[in-house]
Amino acid sequence: MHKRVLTLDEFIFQKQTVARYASGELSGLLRDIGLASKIIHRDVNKAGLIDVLGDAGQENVQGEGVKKLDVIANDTFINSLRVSGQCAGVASEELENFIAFKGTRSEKAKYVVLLDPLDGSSNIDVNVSVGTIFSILKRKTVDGPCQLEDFLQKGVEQVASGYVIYGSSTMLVYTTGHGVNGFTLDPSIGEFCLSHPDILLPSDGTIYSINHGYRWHFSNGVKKYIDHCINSSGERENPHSLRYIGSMVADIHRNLIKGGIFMYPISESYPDGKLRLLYECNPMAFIVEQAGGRANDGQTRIMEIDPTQLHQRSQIFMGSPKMMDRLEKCLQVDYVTEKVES
Ligand code: P6P
Repeated sequence: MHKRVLTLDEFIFQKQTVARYASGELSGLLRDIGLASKIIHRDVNKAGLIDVLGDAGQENVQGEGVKKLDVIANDTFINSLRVSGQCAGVASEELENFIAFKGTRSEKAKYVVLLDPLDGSSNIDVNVSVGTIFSILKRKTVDGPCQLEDFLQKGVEQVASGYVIYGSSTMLVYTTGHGVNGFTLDPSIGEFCLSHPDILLPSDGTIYSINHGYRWHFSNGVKKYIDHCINSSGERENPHSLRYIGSMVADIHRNLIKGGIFMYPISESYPDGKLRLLYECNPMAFIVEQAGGRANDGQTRIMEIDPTQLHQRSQIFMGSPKMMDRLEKCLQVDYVTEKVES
């Protein structure tokens, strides 16, 4: 007897009926994101065949080469959100400024969306998993075109966040602050189906994710923690494994399921960290915290950082709480030294 699958739309509707004051706008927004994700799934899965590989020859606001699929993903999500009627505007990694949607419905909409439409896109040409990251905020302004202040809000203000991972299967994982649930796309019926209900991050783990190539630029505290992970491989009871895909969504998703810690520290190349606070760190931090983990920049909880710029970056450490405990102990050497010097 086949168990009845629960589709994303049905799940959202079920949750909406029990959530107090749920008026359906957020549900509509989540459905629109799910739709855009299915379109990107189609394009990512045949990237090698429809001439979307390689660089679009443009540069995004970060000065990074933009791959064609980046542009397609960005346009797809923006078009889906523009017609949604539940979204007042969008900020995207691919756009210098946010877009305020025009029109009565959009200008009355309650929410704004921040997006990394295709994170890890440098991996597309080598067929490694990539992802979409989204963060949903309730706008602070009322009526009329949304403003920059609607986007510059702390991560704790998020009403929902999530990611889509285009990997061996396409999964959408999201939270509205009541736990984390994962849905796997069944291409034969074109539906995201609940496959990972109530995801909980293992409290401890042996996987650490970091780009070792920047080791010499890391702080003494980060180096101390890396040495702890490497030395533990010599001890029988707790050997650690380095797993680093170079695609944040894929690295975090693996750690969410198996337990682990993800680190992108500051370095000479990235003195403020590489990952963007508003549409990479905050949404992933919301997911990790809702799954029982922790996310900080070494000192401050990621979701408490008060943003001042749309594309600002942050150092980030996130993962299993017991691994974060050990990391934070190692990082103390950085702050004690600072105190002595200042
Ligand atoms: P590095 C991809 O470009 C990305 O923004 C994240 O997805 C990923 O975690 C990170 O950068 C990888 O950066 O410097 O290790 O290649």
